[in-house]
This record gives sequence, structure tokens and C-alpha cells, in this order.
Amino acid sequence: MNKTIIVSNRLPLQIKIDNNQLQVKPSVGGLATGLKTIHQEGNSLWIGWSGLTEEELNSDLSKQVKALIKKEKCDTVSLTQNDLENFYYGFSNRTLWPLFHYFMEYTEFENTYWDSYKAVNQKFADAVLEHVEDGDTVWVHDYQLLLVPKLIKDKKPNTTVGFFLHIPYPSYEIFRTFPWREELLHGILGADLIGFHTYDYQRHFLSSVKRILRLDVNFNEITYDDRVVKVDSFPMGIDYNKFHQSALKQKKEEKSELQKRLDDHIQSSKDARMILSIDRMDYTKGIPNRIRAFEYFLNKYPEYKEKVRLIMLAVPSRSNVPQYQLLKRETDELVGRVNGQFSTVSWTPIWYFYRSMPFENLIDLYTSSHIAMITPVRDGMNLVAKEYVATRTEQDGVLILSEMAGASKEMNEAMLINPNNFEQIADTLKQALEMPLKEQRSRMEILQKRLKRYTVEKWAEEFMKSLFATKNLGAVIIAK
Ligand code: ADQ
Repeated sequence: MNKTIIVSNRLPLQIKIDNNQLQVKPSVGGLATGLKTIHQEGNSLWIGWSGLTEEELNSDLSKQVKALIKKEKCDTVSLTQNDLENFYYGFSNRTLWPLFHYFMEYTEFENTYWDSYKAVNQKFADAVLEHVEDGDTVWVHDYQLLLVPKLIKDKKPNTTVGFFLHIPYPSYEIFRTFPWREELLHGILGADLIGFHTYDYQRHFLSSVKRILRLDVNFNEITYDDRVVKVDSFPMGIDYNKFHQSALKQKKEEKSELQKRLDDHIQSSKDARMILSIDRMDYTKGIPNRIRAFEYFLNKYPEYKEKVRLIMLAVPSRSNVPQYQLLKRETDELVGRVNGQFSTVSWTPIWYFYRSMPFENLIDLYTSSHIAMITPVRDGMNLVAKEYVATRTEQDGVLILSEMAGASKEMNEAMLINPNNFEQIADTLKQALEMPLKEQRSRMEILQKRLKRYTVEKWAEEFMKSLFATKNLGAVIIAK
């Protein structure tokens, strides 16, 4: 029976060493949920890094990790501290991440990083090649593994390979600056189907293929060697029911401490309103812009002082990369500046949390906030915007969303803003605060309907369906 192999940088598992004892739990992230059906049913294997380096695992623990992971139908790729520094923090997060998000000034082109990226991609491909057989299907994920599709296809041409990019694909003018552009494109083109969140990313990719490799592109198909490579967009959804049902359930249960504090603010006056933002602490998420726009709003519309509060949850991320440390410092200073300028004895305009929160508290934040203000300067999709909508069980609330997030392409009923235009954000915030309930509901209803239909499971299913269709298309071409 043919297998499906999923490959991603991290496994869908949380692994901890407690008192020299290993604990393995399935993780609850979007990707793990979306691929659950494919992974659990049928003959499938997930290959990725466990999250523990070779140095952290002595050989006994290493064997145990392999065995425990095997039970979850996974296999690990072993990474050293040096791999982590050069491949992960280096090439993935100091070269590809900033470049693909249009942060040219943060992009570092370092040969050491590139060499490590090639070597680690080879490690991932080798782990796949250990298991893959003719007729199997392999689905590779994201920017850390762009060379893997070709490394598999070259060795095993009779497999079907899919690739999905979770971040934006930049325009040709940005991508052409990349020193190893040909090699990277050839790496991706090892796949039979290449998926992006939006049509724009797809278009940018095709343009790079045409102009850099001078290949024939016919609508969304590329003729490559004797194969046809298909490129398409698959906007990723969320586990709608999980968020919606959790919001309904939490209303009936005993309130958390956080919920009690949120209620205190809401009940402090009939005009009290809460505005929410949740992101990883990342320079692509537009956190400083958002604080500056909120400051601008309080200056322009002083009647909202003591009534609105911005609740900002920033989850620590990649904190050993210098730009992330600078961003953290800038955010701390800006929050301090706004709170210092506007706070009164009974009101603090920004509640700022720099930590991760349990899922229940995320739901408390989503369900208690009148407005979600999501302002990335670039974002492949942005699932937080979708999660906020799914938790609005009364269909009230307003979503303010950056037009630079992939999600904006399918969320037209949100209030779309340019994250660099403070005037527009401030005015939109005012409009959102004053929006009649009827209008909030009519917008929310359409947004919810769409999210309910195109869930993360559906996303995975559509990609796989298209991948199988590509496989058949390949067979036709070869037969000709
Ligand atoms: P991210 O940049 O991580 O993902 P996003 O899509 O917003 O961004 O996903 C964040 C996820 O983390 C959400 O599901 C959210 O619920 C969760 N989360 C946030 N704060 C949390 C907390 N404190 N505790 C627990 N969970 C928390 C990348 C791309 C995006 C793309 C996704 C999926 O950058 O553009 O949407 O992949 O493809």
C-alpha cells in the first residue's frame, strides 16, 4: 500500500525532558490539526526535527526519542547546535524570512548559512529517502525546506511530491536580489504541485520562474524537464469548530482569573471597550505601528480616553536573533511611552503581555474583545484574524485587518487598513467602535460562513486532491 509522508521543520509533537525522563505529547497547532486526518488515517509518516539537539540528547535518550516518536507515526531528523545556529536562526530566519517578507535591510547573505541550509535540507531529504518507495506521496512544508523537493525527486522520480509555502512569496524585484536564486527555484520545482496561500504569491513565483529560469509557463503550469509542475493557491483555514465550541463552552464554565479582570474593565462603564491584538513578537506583525496608531487615535479622539483599552499579547519568538531583541526593546519603550502619557489612576490604555498563554486564556481574550486589530506589515496568511471571527458566538465584534495579510484576500467584510497609514487606522478604529450592532452581525455572519466551509481540514484535503490529480496529469504527459 502506498504511503503519504509529511515533512516539516518541526514535528507535530511537544517533547520535554523531565528528570531525565522523556515526555511526548501531540501538539495542537494549526498544521497538526489540518493534517490530522491524513496523518492518522491510512498509511502515513511525519518527518521533522524533534526540538531537541543532538547535544541535548545522550545516546540513550536519543534512542528513546526515536522509539516514542515512532509510536506517533513520526520519524526525526537529528540536528546539532551548529545546524540550529546556521540553518535555522541563520539562513531560515536571517535570510529567507526577512527577504520573503520584504525586509531587505534585515536580510543577511552569508555563505556559512547557505552551506548549512543545503546540508540540513539534505539531512531531511535523506530521512525521507530512507522510507519513501515508488508510488508514495510526499508533502513538504515551508521555507526551511525549499531544496527538499528536488533532492527527493532526483533520487526517486516515481514519487509524487507536493510543496506548500506558509509565508509570502515576494515579487520578482525582491527575489532577484537573492544570490542563490536559481538553485532555490530548482529546489522547489522538484515538486509536482506547489501551493501558496494566495494568488498573488503564486503569480510572483511564476514570474520568478519565467524571468530567472526562462522556463515555459502556461497559465499555472510549468514545463520542467519532462514533467509538468502545477502551481496553485490554497488559502489555509482554521479548526473552526474547535474555536467556536470552546467559546460556547467557556461561557458556561467557572471564570478564569483573566476573564474576571477582563469583565471588571468591561463593566467599569457602559462605554468601556476592548481592542485585542495577538501575535508572535515578530517585526513582520506591525506591533510598533499598531501602538503608534493607537497613540495617534487617543490624541485625535480624546473622548475615548478612559474608555478603550488595547490588550496586546506578544508571544516570545526567535529571541536570540538581534532584530527580534531590538523589536522587543522598541515595543517595551512604546508601550511605556503611551501608558506614561495617558494613564490615569483608574485606567491604563495598553495591557501588554509578553508571554505565551494557555488556550483557555486565548479564548477569554477573543470572546471578551469588541474589536480585533491585526496590523501586520506582511503576513503569509494570519490565522489569528480567523480565530477571532470563529469565537464570536453572538456574531458581534469588528475585525480590523491589514491588507498586507494573506487573510485579507478572503475577508473582505473585515475593515481593511494599510498598516502604515496611522490616520486611516485611527479613523477605522473610531468607525469600528461606533459600528451599529446590525452591521457588525451582517459582516460577521458572512465571515463565519466562509470560515466554516473552508476549514484547515478542507485545506489539506483540497491540496491532496490536487496533488493526486497532478500525479495523473504527469502520467498522461509521460505516456504521450
Ligand atoms: P505565524 O507567523 O506563527 O504562522 P499565525 O498565522 O497568526 O502566524 O499563527 C499563529 C498561531 O499561534 C495561531 O493559531 C494562534 O492561535 C497561536 N497562538 C498565538 N498566541 C498564542 C499563545 N499565546 N499561546 C498559544 N498559541 C498561540 C505562519 C505564517 C502565517 C500563516 C501561518 C500558517 O507567518 O502567515 O498564517 O504560518 O500558514
